[in-house]
Amino acid sequence: MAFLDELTIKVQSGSGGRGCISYMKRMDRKRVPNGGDGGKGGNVILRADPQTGSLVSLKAKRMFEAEAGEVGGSNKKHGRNGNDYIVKVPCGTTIFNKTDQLLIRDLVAQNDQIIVVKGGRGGFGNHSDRPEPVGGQGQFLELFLSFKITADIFLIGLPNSGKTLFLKELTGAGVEETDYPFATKAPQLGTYNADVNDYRICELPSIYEASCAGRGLSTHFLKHLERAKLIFLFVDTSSKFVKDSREGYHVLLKVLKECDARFLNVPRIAVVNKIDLIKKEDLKKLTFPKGEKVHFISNRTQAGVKRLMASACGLLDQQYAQTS
Ligand SMILES: Nc1nc2c(ncn2[C@@H]2O[C@H](COP(=O)(O)OP(=O)(O)OP(=O)(O)O)[C@@H](O)[C@H]2O)c(=O)[nH]1
Ligand SMILES: [Mg+2]
Repeated sequence: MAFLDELTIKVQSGSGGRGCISYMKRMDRKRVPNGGDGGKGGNVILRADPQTGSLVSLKAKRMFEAEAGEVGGSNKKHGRNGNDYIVKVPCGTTIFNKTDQLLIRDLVAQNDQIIVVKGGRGGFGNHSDRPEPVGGQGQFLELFLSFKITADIFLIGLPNSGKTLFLKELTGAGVEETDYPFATKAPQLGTYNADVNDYRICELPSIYEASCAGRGLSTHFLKHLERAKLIFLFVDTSSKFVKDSREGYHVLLKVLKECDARFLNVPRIAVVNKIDLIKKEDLKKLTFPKGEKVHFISNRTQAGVKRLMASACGLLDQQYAQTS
């Protein structure tokens, strides 16, 4: 499915409807003002919607206008208020004013919302003490939206290391592994149903040594790690991109660091995949820095996968317990 994580949109709220100037003639022939007020203009609201996967659904439209209020009528008839326009954005969208680059709001939780432009007030009809028939103007704003995925586990790794197959096996997500590298071009998500909780897992496009030199799309997507609770660093035992899994692991750390050193503070597990393709004695020779959490797995035989996920869920549950 198409994916978009940055977009500029324009929003325009509705103007207030005109107040009415009208009179009724009484029996004594005296004219009494009875013009009703105009309706209020609609607001444009941005709302975080869990069903919206990325900003791609907003791309075709880009201009979002709320309704104007209707004019007031005689007999003190109040004009109808303009409807609000609700723009659904994915949970994890940050809204900036495009003109001054200032942050407006971060919409993270489901149904978080903000009125980005307010509708104009309705004009006053002449039944009131202060007739002012012209309604308030609607407001216009250009917004820059930046979406960062919220997921529990992010899979980042070398090309062809088995991230997509891992995601598919674990979550049943409708994704397909391929026997060539860099097939995953955009983030892919799935939900892992563990015994007690559900965890969202997100695969990011592969990275490799040259990623930092601006080759490939992948470093653009690393910004999504800002909301990561746990990172799996995926390497495999038969990579053409590095000498061995240990070197692969260092390459991944280097790319992460060069992209944003703060990503090194996110809890992580090194995952060495495709152990079905390597002899046990060669596997034992692979040493990793002390203190680093390392799991050896095979998507093919499912060896080590349960143990890895038990350890991951333990780390995540600890984090949730600390924040609740
Ligand atoms: N033998 C073996 N092959 C595996 C294993 N896991 C994945 N593969 C194969 O490795 C190839 C790459 O798998 P993917 O899941 O597409 O790898 P990826 O990391 O998502 O790759 P890109 O996103 O395309 O860079 C596919 O042909 C898989 O069938 C494993 O544990 N053992
Ligand atoms: Mg993939």
